[in-house]
Amino acid sequence: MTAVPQERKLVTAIPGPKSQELQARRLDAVAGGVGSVLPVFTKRLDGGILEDVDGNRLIDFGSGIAVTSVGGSAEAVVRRATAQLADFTHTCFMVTPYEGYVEVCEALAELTPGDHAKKSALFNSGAEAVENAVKIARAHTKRQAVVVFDHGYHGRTNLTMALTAKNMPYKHGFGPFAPEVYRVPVAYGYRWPTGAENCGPEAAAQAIDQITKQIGAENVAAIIIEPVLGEGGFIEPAKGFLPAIVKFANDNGIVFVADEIQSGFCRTGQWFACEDEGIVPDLITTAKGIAGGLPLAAVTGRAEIMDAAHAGGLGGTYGGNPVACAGALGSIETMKELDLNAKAKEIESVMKARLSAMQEKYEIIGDIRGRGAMIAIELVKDPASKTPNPEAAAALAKACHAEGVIVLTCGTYGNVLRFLPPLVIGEDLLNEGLDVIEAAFATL
Ligand code: PLZ
Repeated sequence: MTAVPQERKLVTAIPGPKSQELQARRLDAVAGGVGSVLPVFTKRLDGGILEDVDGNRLIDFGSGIAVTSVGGSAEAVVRRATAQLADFTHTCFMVTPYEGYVEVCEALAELTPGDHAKKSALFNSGAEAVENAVKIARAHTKRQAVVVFDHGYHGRTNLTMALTAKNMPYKHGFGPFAPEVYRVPVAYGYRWPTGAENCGPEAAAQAIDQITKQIGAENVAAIIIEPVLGEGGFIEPAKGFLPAIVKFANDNGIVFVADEIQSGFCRTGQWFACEDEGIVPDLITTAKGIAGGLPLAAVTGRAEIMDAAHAGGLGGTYGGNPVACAGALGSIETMKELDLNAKAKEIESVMKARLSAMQEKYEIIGDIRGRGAMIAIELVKDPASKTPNPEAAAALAKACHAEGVIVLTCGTYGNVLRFLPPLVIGEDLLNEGLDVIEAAFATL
């Protein structure tokens, strides 16, 4: 394994000539519906640096959308996955099992909130995990309705498109969508009409009122929420909202599902973001950061709920692939060894201090939010109107890309610039990336 030097270095324009050549081939061969934020073709990824095919080295503030938290070629992930590859690539756990799958489920039982008996089932993608959480909750409750929230994101399959709030680009033209999905308000403090202080309890009351009046609590199988809403704009539900929703779910025999696919595995400075308000979900969905870049996802939860599906009712050819499980064990090993929860908190304090200083100078930064290494700024035309400013988000992202810093946008209004650096990024690179962001504001 060759370590990528941890320094930003631009030797061509971004994207460089070799990337442009590959992009031309890609446009002929790859379906147009599959986009790329930045058409820079990757050669190597390690620590906080992505090296492209032209020899440019870019600072990574994206982690492949919150996946490579331990870096893109973490030693323990590579070592364990390579050893597993040499032994066997696949048996199908439903045909003949193997230890890695069991070990990952044991780790999930240990790491997820709550000291009740827990079981897990493994899948390939986040969307697949969310779909299976719904299957399990329906089997357990013998009810059908599923409640999700404004600004929520849960995937691109048919059921998860229905669970996802935003039309463009996720749903447009792809209906009809799965039935028995209901959307209710979320506590979006920055945009709550009566102010952030009142938002938590007021939004919870509205959500609960809609559930009881429009669906009937006794018809609801599951309430699914991201403890920090990711694609929707890194919205942290205002204080008090999540506990009120959890209590309502508990009181009414509804399965409370925390979708921690983006926020989980040290990303927010906790193993899981719901720990910050002491929430113990009935089921928790994980993916992304779990396996250091290998495709793996899980549903973990109360043993009696997880066992509600009949034998043979859950599965899939590749779910819990042995190489992906080895990657997960390597990723978890790295998280523990390097105390990446503490690292995420350090990243938060550096980022928030720097971004707050920028906010003093640039009033289009309406809000700074997020936790750990899941930080975002919401851009507005001016702080009084709070009119979303997606043009600024796009222009800033473009300017950062040109200077060799990979940043992503998100948000229902497309006006949020989000930062998801690998948790192993060095503090120098972190600050250098923030310098580039600051310079982009200055030229805007
Ligand atoms: N739940 C909370 O964040 C994936 C999607 C990017 P999959 N988020 C990134 C895109 O445009 O497709 C996500 C998530 C939460 C579910 C998912 C879905 O996970 O592994 O992409 O299926």
